Amino acid sequence: MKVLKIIGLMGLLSWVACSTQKAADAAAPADSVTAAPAAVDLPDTGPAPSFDSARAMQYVKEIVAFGPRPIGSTNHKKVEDYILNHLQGDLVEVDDFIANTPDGKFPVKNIIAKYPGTRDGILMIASHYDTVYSLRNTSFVGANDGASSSALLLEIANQLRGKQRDGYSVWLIWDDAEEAMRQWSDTDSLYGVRHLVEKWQKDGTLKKTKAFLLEDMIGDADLNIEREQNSTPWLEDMIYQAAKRLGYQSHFFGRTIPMEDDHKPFLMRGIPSADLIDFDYGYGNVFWHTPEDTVDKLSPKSLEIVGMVTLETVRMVDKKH
Ligand code: 1BN
Ligand code: ZN
Repeated sequence: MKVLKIIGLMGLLSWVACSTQKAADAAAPADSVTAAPAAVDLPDTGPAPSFDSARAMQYVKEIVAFGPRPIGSTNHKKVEDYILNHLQGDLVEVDDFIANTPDGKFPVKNIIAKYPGTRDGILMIASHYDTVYSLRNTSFVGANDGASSSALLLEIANQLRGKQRDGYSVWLIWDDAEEAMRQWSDTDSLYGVRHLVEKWQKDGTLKKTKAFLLEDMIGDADLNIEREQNSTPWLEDMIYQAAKRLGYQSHFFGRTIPMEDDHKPFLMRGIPSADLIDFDYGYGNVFWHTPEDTVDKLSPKSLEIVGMVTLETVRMVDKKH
């Protein structure tokens, strides 16, 4: 385990790229969104959330521009560095290990950014950033599957950074090796989060974890977040309440389906968990795990809806008990 403030040599090396990014960030406030203060019934837990959807969309494009990012690849390493570069100055834990897979041993790297709060407890928000290994020699870039949610977390980091949280600590997790190498099974999938729950069970982190929110495939322009059948009912209800408060409920819970995803190992250890996923990507989900999963199918508005609902849910969990 490495816990570090990301500064020093890496910061120096990435300075040029980063300052270019910062300039782009600074130039894009027009699409910033702030929740309406008076018209909706918001909990009184500090300032209303905001989310810069244009900046989030720019992150999606930049992640996708690296190309396919299966574990073990050069592109994967570039995306690791890209995420870490955006977290400079934040409290970051890197959890890296070697995974044993049906295709051999691969380095896996989970990246966790921690934003301390005043309440004792942790709220986790996660996204995987790898793409499907078996599609490594195609043009599959997972714009929706992996890039959209990872970009969403980068923008949430921007919103949390430098602010005193009047609530639980928030941990943002870019987890790795979610995808199966050959055929999805308990042992061939979720390599990154399975490693995290083992570690966090042993060191007491899980005991302190109040909720785990997973984001997956949240960028589809035609946004329909599922009610995921295995997720914790009170947390799902809270997400729907948050969506209603913001006027976004028409994009939530039109159908209920079971999904195996990164929230499963947390659920199995008794952590209240929810999977925010839209598993209807193109008619009949035809774009899922195909080279058709590209940026043109996505919308900044969808990122904003899920980002705002996530931040609102965080405020509601802060207030619980
Ligand atoms: C979601 C996106 N998943 C993989 N990429 C999880 C999943 C697991 C989806 C099994 C379908 C079946
Ligand atoms: Zn996938």
